[in-house]
Amino acid sequence: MHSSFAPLPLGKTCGAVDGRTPDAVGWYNVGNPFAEDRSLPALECMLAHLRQAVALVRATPGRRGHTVTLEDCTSVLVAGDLHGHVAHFQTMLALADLANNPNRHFVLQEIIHGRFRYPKGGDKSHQLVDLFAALKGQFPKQVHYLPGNHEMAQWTNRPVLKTNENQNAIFQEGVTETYGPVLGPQIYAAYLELFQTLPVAIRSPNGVLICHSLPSTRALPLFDPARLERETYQDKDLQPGGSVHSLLWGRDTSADAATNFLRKMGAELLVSGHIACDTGFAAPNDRQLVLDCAESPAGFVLFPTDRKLTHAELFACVRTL
Ligand SMILES: [Mn+2]
Repeated sequence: MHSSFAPLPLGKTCGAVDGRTPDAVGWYNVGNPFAEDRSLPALECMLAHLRQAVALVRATPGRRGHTVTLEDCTSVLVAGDLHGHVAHFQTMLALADLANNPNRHFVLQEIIHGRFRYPKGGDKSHQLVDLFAALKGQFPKQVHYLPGNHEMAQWTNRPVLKTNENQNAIFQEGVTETYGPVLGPQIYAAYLELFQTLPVAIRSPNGVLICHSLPSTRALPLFDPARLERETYQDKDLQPGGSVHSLLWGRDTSADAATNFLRKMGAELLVSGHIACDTGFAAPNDRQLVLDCAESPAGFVLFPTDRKLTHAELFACVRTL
């Protein structure tokens, strides 16, 4: 698949500047990133792609602060949490067939902090951020990246501790391992800017809300949807109990939590991630679908958005890899 990758031209003619972008499928050879071209000019091009991606995220049609209402949309493919799984990303990208389905949207969520490591121990999951940046350049209106609590932990510099590993530090090590001590910090800064620019809630035209998680019943009274529609967060939004924090960290999948959250958001059904699922997906209540793409089987959903769906109809659109 990677043979379609063509090195980008140098300097000011870099793809991000003249409108050309790398082929997002070919950009990485799974298990051997940058096998085609690890030259400094190729790596420097990624910085331009990342900065372009930040601008394109801000310019996404239907964006209102940190929310997006999908426009020119008749179907959506939503991936579960990817956590660095490049192969699942590539398979879903091929299935989405965005070039031949210009009214289809593709939503990725929680793509960083994975178990795939470079030889020196750094986390490879930044590769998926690079792939998103390339893909956003190719399909700026159709591709969306929903951050999870892991992205928020990275850009707010509050560690997520799993098995005594500091995932924030290992992520940053992976960036340095790939991009080196000079370019690495610039790439890393671009990642953090991207993470805090990304929308945290995406609405389909038929009343399906896509977000990483939902506030618990206890946190819901304090949750204010208007906080999400602001272009700049306040620190309290990001603290425990704040609207963004409770949206990305909540683990209450009760029917009451989903129903009351959806009422507050003015939506009918919820597609989320955040909860690990052995089968790749779960329906914890009659309003919600949870997807997980971090392992196999990996759950994703491709659903029509040009008509109302019942929970059962949405559930029937789930597929696994
Ligand atoms: Mn999560």
